[in-house]
Amino acid sequence: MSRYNPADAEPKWQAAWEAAKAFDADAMDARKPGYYALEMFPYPSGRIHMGHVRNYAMGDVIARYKAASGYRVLHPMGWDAFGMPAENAARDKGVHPKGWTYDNIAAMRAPMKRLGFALDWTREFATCDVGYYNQQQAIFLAFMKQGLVYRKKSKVNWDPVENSVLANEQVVDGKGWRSGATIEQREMNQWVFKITHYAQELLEGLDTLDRWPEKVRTMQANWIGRSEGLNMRFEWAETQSVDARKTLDKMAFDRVFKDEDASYDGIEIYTTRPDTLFGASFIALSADHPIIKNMAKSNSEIKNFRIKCGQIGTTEEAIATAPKLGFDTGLKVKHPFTGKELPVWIANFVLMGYGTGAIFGCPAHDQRDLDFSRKYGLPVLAVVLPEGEDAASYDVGTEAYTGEGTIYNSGFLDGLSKDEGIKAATAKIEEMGLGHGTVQYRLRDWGVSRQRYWGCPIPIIYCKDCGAVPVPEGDLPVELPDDVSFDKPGNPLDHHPTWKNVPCPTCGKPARRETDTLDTFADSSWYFARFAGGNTDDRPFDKVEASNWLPVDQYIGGVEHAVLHLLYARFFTRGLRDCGLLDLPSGEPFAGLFTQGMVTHAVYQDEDGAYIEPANVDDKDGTLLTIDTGKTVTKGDVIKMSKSKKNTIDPEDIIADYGADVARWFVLSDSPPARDFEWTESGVVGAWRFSGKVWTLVTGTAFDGNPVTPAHDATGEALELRKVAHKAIDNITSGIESFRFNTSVAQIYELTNALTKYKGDDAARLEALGILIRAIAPFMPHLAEECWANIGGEGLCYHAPWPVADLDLLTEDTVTLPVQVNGKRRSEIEVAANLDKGGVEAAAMADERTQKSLEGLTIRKVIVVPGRIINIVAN
Ligand code: ANZ
Ligand code: ZN
Repeated sequence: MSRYNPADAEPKWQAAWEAAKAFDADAMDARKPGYYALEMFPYPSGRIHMGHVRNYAMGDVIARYKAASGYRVLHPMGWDAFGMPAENAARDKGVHPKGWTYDNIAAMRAPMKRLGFALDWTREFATCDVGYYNQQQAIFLAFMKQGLVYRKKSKVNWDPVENSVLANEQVVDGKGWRSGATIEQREMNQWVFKITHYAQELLEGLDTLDRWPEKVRTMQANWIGRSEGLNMRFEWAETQSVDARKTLDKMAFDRVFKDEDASYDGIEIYTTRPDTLFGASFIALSADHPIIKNMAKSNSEIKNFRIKCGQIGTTEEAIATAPKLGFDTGLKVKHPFTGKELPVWIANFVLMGYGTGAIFGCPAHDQRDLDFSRKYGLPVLAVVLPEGEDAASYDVGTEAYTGEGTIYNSGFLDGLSKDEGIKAATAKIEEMGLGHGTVQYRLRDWGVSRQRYWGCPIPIIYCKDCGAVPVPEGDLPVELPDDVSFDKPGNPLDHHPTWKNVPCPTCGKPARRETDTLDTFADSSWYFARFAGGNTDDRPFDKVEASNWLPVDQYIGGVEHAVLHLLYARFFTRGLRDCGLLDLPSGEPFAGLFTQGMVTHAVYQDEDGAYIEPANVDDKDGTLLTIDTGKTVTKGDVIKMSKSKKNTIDPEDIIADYGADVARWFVLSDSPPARDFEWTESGVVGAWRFSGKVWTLVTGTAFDGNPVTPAHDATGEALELRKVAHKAIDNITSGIESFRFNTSVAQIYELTNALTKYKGDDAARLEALGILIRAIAPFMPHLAEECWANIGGEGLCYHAPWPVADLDLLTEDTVTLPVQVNGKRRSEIEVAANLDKGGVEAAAMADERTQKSLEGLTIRKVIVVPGRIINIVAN
């Protein structure tokens, strides 16, 4: 028997697949139904890591399984190639971002190919290819015509390390998602995608995504954050202090004569709890509210207070956790129902970007308002009484009550429930002409301007006379210049001596290019459509082709993209649809989504606390020592593989030592795909042994026959083997269909064991081996091909049909029979299907629930209807 040598076999079969154009969707039988399998495409960092291997191995199981099941499978691969690291490399190492990126792509493509994924490489592209970003610029212009792009001066999240703007989604706990730097606020002009145009549709669409994880749908729904409430005006009180009166008069003047955007009629607030209006004790405005900005011009205390608020950061998390800060403006408004005067404060927890940037504070029923009121000595009046509390003695203490209850202390609202109160108060405010019910979304438009070189240039030209002029389509692409330098901080495109100087497309006068590039999340928002619709150079993709393939049937990637990429892509497909570029009525790009867990590994440290690579650790009978210096090593937590903790395993080493199949098999074998997976040395050795076991089984005997032919006349042991094999098909298939690959693997082990024990060298064995080989093919495709050839399988195993379970062999050997006592069903028993009448009767009598229902009765007769029922007559 020959040894299986992956180093020979794997390249051989990869060449055979390529020669057969096995994964080229265009070469497949067009009559078959299509299936689009896609994994989130990688960033070309330069090396593949174990997370890639696991992610793409999962997608490959699906792609190969679907191909075997009769589908024409599209399974493409490309590169999400724009982004900061290329510029960092340019700055730190003096290499050009373009060269760095394409070198990295080459360095990653090779091991990806060595892993033998069933990928359609004919469709490969990188988002930094001019052909791709040219079409992205065309999409930008199409979106602009469609009203989905606009320019806006707004407060932005400024990342001082990246020297660039970040979207809200890219700020995590007040820090840049990549740099980790504390984010500052700045006012800048930027281009914005109008994602809020689809807020409601994006929210409703989530309900149709029944093959998405619940968790991701919930995160998106929360991100979109729909809330129903009331926009209402508090009018100025008649009595104001002298100062306040001056302020109001000045604002009125500015508004009329300077066209300033400062409200004068009163203060417009947004609330979701109009039922608590009688509990209002103050009004709070955002420090960025137009009224406050206006007041700051002539009031240095307010000016200073605004600066203090600005230091907290712009993110909601930062604002929610910061200590409450307030400033009493001296202005007063009057309560719409009671006429009582309420003071107007500035509060650091009120955001300008949400609602109207102003609230009424009801401390008894909102925690922020309560903390604020306790700090500044504002009154607290409860107006919602929790059930079981006594109105005379109820006190909120330090915890605001936000639940249901009965409204009290509230005039015409007294006695109503919370919901009734909301309705009644809203109706009253509307009747008074002070406001109207509205819907608010937390979702903000997507600011896409980045002060970066290595991105897609925004196709706009600024002219003094004509303003922001779109680059005419015929002048696309706006190509990135190659001759840029990275020796100054900021944007190299801006520093370039000539690139930005162009004539205005409209009037021909000297004008200036936009030097900002698009957020790279735009690049990954439509790549799946480009894969499907081909690398066309006159339009973003072929509309018919892309519309036929989309939506992606199964998308696989990290849950960290739950609100970034996965929301942007859903926006883009809607935009493309409404621009007439894509025929996708639902607007949904991904019908099925699976989010895989991470690959983890134990962390090793030496006595000095230095991290030690696993490859440098030797286990000497339980004592861990470094291989190079013999230092003692301790094993720490098992955490996500990361370079900083040195707990990584290089996939290329594993491929070199064990072959691609073993790496693929191991990363899928141990834990459910949704969970984290721990890489261990013993695990990979186990996977390697298993592959050897399969090979031994196949080569152990000579066969004559076709491995897809059922061994119909098998009896005895052979029949038992057939039952095991067909049961395995059933479970392996459902394991793959439901993303429980580890259970499929367990079934494959079971079938392998049954085959190892089986002595016969007959048709049943050949059939079971044929099943085993086809079942391992999505996991260990090279080994499967080698085995398939060995047992006389026809053509490529890749093209062999997925085994179908024979239902007759799956029928259970036991039956469940109901037990009736005096015509009433009292219990049921499970017995062997071929048990005789006496045995069935005995089993019924031994059944606990049957015995219970017979207590105190005398049995008169027992009727057993074989395979149907047991009837007991007793009195
Ligand atoms: C009065 C009130 C009383 C409120 C009460 C809550 C409880 P969601 O559900 O997120 O829409 N709010 C409104 N605009 C705000 C802003 N720009 N910054 C900070 N807070 C703001 O939350 C709506 C509630 O958040 C609103 O309802 C308002 O406080 C506050 F017992 O109004 B509420
Ligand atoms: Zn012009």
